[in-house]
Amino acid sequence: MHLHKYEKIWLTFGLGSLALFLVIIGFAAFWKGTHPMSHIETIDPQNVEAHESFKPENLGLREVAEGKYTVNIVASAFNYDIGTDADGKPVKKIRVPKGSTVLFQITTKDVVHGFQVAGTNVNMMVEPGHVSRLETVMKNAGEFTVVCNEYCGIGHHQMFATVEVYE
Ligand SMILES: [Cu+2]
Repeated sequence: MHLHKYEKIWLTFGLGSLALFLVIIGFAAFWKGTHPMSHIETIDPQNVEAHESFKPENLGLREVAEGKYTVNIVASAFNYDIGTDADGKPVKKIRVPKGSTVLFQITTKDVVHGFQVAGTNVNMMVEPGHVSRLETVMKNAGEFTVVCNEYCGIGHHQMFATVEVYE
């Protein structure tokens, strides 16, 4: 079989870029720890309170072991429900010490939302009927803004919260 010069160039380019992208995916997954969110667990979006993690009293930050935390969140248009504080006011800020391991568990009651903690590797799509989970180590101190990065309607820009990592 005879291959034209330009055909050879394009074949090399095509196969080369395929190999390059596979290396990038492998680097992101195994070195940087980027993974898709859990799609294993399903939930009834009409009745998220039936799930142990998403009962109103179980929402928000909880220390489950020394330096290990769980945050349960219910997203809905246009709010992240992270529970209430001692005064009954909605929690908008989560505070964890630097170096702690935090498991984010989040679901939605209505449409698709995003859950991105800007400046960290936490970036999940939150789909109705599914529980999205991601565990990460908070390596850097600072204030990180949580944003919804899936357009969810007219009040989309009002969906935010804060994660503060203190020294
Ligand atoms: Cu949104």
